[in-house]
Amino acid sequence: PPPVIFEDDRTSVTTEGLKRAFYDHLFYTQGKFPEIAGLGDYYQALAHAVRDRTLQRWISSVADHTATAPKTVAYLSAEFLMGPHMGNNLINLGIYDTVKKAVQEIGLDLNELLRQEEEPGLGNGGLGRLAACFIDSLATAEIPAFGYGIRYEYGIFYQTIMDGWQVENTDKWLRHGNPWEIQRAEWAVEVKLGGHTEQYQDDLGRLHVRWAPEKTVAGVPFDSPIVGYKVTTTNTLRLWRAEATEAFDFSQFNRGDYLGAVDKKVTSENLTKALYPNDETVQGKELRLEQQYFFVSCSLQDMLRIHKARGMEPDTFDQKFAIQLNDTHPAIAVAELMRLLIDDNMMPWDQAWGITTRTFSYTNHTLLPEALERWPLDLFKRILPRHLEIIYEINARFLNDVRIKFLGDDSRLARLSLIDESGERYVRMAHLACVGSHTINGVAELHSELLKQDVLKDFYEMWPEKFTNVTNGVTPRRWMVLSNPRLTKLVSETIGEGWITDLPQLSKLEPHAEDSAFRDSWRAIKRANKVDLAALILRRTGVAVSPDSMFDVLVKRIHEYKRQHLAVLHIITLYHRLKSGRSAYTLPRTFIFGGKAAPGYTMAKLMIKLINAVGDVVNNDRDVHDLLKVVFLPNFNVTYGQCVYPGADLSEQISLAGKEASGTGNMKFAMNGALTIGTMDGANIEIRDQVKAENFFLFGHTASEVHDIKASGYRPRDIYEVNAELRAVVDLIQTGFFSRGDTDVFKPIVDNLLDHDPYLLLADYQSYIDCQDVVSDTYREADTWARMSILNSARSGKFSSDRSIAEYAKNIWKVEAVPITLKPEKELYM
Ligand code: NTF
Repeated sequence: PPPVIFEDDRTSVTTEGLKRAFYDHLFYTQGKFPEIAGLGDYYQALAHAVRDRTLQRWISSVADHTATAPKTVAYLSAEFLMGPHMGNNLINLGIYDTVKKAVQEIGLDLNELLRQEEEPGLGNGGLGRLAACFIDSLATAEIPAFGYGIRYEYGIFYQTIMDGWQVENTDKWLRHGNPWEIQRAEWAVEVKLGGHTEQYQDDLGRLHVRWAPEKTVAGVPFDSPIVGYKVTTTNTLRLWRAEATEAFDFSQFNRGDYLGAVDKKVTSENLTKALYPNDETVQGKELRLEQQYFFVSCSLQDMLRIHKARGMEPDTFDQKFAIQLNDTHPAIAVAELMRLLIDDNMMPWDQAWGITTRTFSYTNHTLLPEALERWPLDLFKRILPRHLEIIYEINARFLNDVRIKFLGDDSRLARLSLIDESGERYVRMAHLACVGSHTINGVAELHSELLKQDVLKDFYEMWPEKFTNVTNGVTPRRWMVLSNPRLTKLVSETIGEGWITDLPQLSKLEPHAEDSAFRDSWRAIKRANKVDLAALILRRTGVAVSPDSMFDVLVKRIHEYKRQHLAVLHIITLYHRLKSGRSAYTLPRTFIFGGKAAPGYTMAKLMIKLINAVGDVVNNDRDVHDLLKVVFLPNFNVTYGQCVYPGADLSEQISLAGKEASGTGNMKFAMNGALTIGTMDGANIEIRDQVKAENFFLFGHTASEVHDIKASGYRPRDIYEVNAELRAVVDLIQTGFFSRGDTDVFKPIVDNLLDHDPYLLLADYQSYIDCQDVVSDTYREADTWARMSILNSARSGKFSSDRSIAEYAKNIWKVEAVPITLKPEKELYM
């Protein structure tokens, strides 16, 4: 008989049950008692108590999925920027308030405990955070799904600012252990690397290929539960860690080479040591290719294992798995699935290719040429000799199809080839992804259009039917319910709770924009959120900012195309106007910046220095009477985002039109009632469509104007010569005003702007400044601003990741919801 278990030990969600569970874990998991326990222990105790409460749902989901084998989504992503798990789990389990009360009765503060969690920063920016929002929405939609990725030991670096410069520190997020994961050593797989291939004949005389690797590493899965919002469905985020297949080389040890004996272990484990901190650029490093192949191979082997365990043959794989490639980072999966089917499962090429192309779909996330991944051919061959052979074969068949469709068009063949042979030879990963996928999507309408006209034009002409758009979204559970409880309460009291899983219901708020009492509550909430944000800023920067000033916020990775330095030109413009007595009254503004620069991106690091240098001067100049404050919040991450978006008045989305694929921060701001100043770029366009032009501050050239300006020979210096205010602003930087007379430090920025300006800051300058003046005038009319703020939030329903996921599920993956019934623990034990 199964063991007798006490039903509610690990499932009870009453205050008393939760308190018991807390003390139980403090004692049995942490091995502590209150007199010697610290906050870290209390966090761990609570985390384990909460994790326990995910398990009945998690196991019920796995049990159901195992029994009924529904079609399952596998979201393959080199990055999952999850942010802290605990708060989100409390929300999705529906136990936030009870746990808060239980913790209070114990004499602790839930917020303080939540702050103890080291956030898993396993991503760079928007791409990794999108993956996190998507797995939340998948679980909430009750769609069977896995997130597959890499368990980096060090996530995105921890940023500090010293003397205005960015300094990178390692992110030791695992130092206190990770209560949200379960290691599954029994499902470890082996991954081959290097070596050579050889042909052999089987008993029937058929030819096959065998890969004799130079080395193998083990991939060990670590699973975390992804709880859907108030549903039973709990999916799995499965992240792979690399380990040595043999931890210890006894022969070396016996020869006296003690350190050499553990050498292999060290090199194998290096594979998943650290996340590459580049956003929108590729680093053609061998280890990076190994990381990509490693997690892709682990994940595909895992899916095939599950498929077989569910009693099915590989020939039905595409009916049971829909695999999404999150950018080209996992694109090697196309060749790897072919290899697994052909070499390991002895499947004929054509059948394997049919399965592969019915399984994969590919999301492109950027138009920037420097972000397009390609691998030098010899490096690729050294690490993945068998995959190169397979890619050659895919390419030969593909180019044959091209030849037939476009007879005599040789330059087209060269452009489309999976191998770039224009100079040094490269494997083009985006091409592999396009050929191996049934559907290719961009992440906002403009971006998807530009893909067809530009970066993937030849593929579009080859297969127009493969192309589609799915505009990004963000999860309202983390980005409203968890991060903005005050607003959540007001909204739910006003229109009910349906909006949390059906965000378009926010439109029911629209009529309340005309209700002055509602507007007052709305503004009071923004004010309270700004007080919280001001406290965070004071704690992290030492600068006191006033919640009565407008909070003007620009948070995102630092990149020239995102144009943080355009915002700096605006700040200097205001400063210069005040100093020269040219504006009688300036609206008090606090400029809040945050974001990391890739460690090797000199210009981006200089942009951070410029922001801080301007801040130093402006913040300490009595002449400006505290009208202007400039702060750089160090180490912007998910945790800080949860405080920043709710406290923003103005959202800066000022990328050069045609460069930002979508943006997702723009959506978080709008939902939380910030107004946007932005260009016609990425999802800004769709946000403006939704909230209506009169509630959006638009400036700058459009993507097609940008194209024309560049085509007709852009000369930024001409603009500088004729615009006196701009000239004064640039000259202040140039003459060392913000650098104690040092005219060298910012020279690269100034020279670049005057002589090249590839992101058209000077061309958009005047339009931006004029638009900012309108922003200030509007903000002065508090009532108008409040109305606009309410309408922005009320009309942001489209930007829920639930909508994005519903589109992927219906149009691309062809998967459906599988409601799960919660099974009693006893039943699951048997
Ligand atoms: C980013 N791409 C884009 O730059 C953002 O505009 C977009 O919102 C996110 O993806 C999510 O789709 C990348 O980070 C990358 F890696 F593709 F360059």
